[in-house]
Amino acid sequence: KPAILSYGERARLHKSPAAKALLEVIERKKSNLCVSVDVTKQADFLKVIDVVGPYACLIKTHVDIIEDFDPSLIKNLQDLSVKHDFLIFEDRKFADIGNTVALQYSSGVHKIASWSHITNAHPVPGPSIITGLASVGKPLGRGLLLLAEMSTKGSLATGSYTEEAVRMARAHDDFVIGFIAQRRMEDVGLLENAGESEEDFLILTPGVGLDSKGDSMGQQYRTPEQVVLESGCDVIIVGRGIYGKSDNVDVQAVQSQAERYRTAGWEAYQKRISH
Ligand code: 6AU
Repeated sequence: KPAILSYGERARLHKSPAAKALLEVIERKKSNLCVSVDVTKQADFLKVIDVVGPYACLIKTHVDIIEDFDPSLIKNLQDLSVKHDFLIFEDRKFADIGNTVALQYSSGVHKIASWSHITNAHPVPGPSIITGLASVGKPLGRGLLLLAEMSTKGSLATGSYTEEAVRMARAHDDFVIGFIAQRRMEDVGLLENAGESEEDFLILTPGVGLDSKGDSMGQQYRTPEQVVLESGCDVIIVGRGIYGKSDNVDVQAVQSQAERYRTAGWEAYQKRISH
């Protein structure tokens, strides 16, 4: 089995500007924590990000849930990304034909491609979703994650669907930088030439919680140790485990949870590379 490279070594080898930048931030901040900020008011959104920013390599947004959205929010988000040194991932989960996703990515109220370093897409339409998004994002140096698996109970993204997602990514590795998945794709034997090729897909994993096994709507949680050490994932995505109840942001609590998840994720990684 080949030695597991550090994030820093992978950053030096990576061809994609978005993947390289993410791996560099992870190494620099010693954080493989992506915080998912799923709150609905601008003020709460910015408050949570300002508190968790120092502990995160990546902030994940659902910009379409912000009720009082206006373009100043994007400027403020970008200022925080510079202040705290993190990248931005708009979790848009594109799922339409190439022409439509190109418009959804570039245009509308949110103009996602202009500010989000990373976004994601469902592979369900086939490879044309990648070429559609790449026509907008590649010239800007953006990166795409394909949803190869999901964290929810009863997910249909399994078996041959997951395998096809990996094939699509390999055929478009000039724009696809990795997967939303629950484990490394090599571990399920899907990368026929794993170890021979230079490909290096990042695995970003949601469904992470230290105090809960799930919610009442099908979400399932595993611990950072299970995700990073046992399943070999690269980045833990944590939402409610950190910001708690969105209608009442307790800054002290949010900060200590961010610190706790960042430490747990990094310790799991250190164990993983020392094995
Ligand atoms: O930690 P939570 O459960 O509060 O939030 C998890 C976040 C949510 C979901 O939209 C997202 O992660 N997510 C995704 C992503 C990132 O694409 C895929 C998935 O399978 N499960 C999942 O929860 O913002």
